[in-house]
Amino acid sequence: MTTLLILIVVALLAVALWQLTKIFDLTQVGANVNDTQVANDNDNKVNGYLMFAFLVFIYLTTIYCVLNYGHFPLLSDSASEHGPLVDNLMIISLVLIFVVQTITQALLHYFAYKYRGKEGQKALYFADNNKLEVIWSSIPAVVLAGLILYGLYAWNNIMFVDKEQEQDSIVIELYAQQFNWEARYSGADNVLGKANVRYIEGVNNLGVDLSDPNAQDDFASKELHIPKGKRVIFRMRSQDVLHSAYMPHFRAQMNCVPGMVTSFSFIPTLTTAEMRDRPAMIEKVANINAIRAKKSQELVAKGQTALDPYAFDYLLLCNKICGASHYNMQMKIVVDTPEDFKAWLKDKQTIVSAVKTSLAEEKLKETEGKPVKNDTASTKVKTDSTLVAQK
Ligand SMILES: [Cu+2]
Repeated sequence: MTTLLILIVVALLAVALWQLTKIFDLTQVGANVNDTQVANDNDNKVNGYLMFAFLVFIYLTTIYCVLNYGHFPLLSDSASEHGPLVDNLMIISLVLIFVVQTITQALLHYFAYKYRGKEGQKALYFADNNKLEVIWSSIPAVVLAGLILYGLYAWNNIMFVDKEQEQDSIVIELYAQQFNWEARYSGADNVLGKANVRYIEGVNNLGVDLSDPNAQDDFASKELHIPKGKRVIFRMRSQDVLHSAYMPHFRAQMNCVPGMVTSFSFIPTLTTAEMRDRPAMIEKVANINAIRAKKSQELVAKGQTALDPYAFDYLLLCNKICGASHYNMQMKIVVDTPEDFKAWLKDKQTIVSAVKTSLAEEKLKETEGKPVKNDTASTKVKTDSTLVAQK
């Protein structure tokens, strides 16, 4: 494939070079130009018709693409309450662009044909026409202003969370680092404890201020569970570089910036199980598994292990190129029913308790005179950082 592409590029370059030398010849004053090299009326007519042929070609290609690839699964399966708003904005923009391009392409090709070169015909010098200019400036201005206003309306709707909504929501932190995600739940008080990269030590890899009273019930998870039908407010932080928390099915994306906390919130509307049961999803998963099964056969024939069948899961992805393993920076999202979510929340070990356990284990090992297992500077915690500060 690459060889073919290289060959095509080389051939096109050769043609371009040949044409350039021809143009160079034609521009030489008094050069002995062969008459057959100059376009006559017939040539211009053929080129005019070819313009029409090209118009038909692009229209047919467009129709073919819309019929075959026009099912935009990402525009019809949003799983958050604000999802349809984002999708509508996208669809309106697409339709507008489609209509405008269809009309302008036709005009462009028609005029190229109509005003093709003719023997003895001179081009008309046309300085300006205020009326025309007002029309072609004001129409795009009005349409674009409408689109921008609708976009601002959508943005305000999605980003503005009032006090009442805030009280009836769950606060979860998304912590980004090269190259993985971790979620921190705010526990029963629904308030995240303070955190700072300076507090990162040993098992406290999120840098939680363990002395903060609000941090006492915070717990961390490598899998993001959220309940259906309830507003989730995400607070994003980054440990190292710029990342971007991207949850495509929920039409949500927000940058994670080192040194500051950013925020995004949404209400999930479909549980993972409900999404898996949608006909479009069943079809999609079946397609993927058919391809995987075929690939597995080839692998097994080569004596390698077969691929596991694919099952749909929501994902949190990183949408900023943040380093070598950026492509694999993802976390599974599970949307539970409220009951399942409640059950999942039970018996989670808090970060404070995990740090205490780790400290106790280390102390025990030291008193037994055994070398500490992970003998790195970061795991050696000298002072007890878990003493809760007085309010
Ligand atoms: Cu990243």
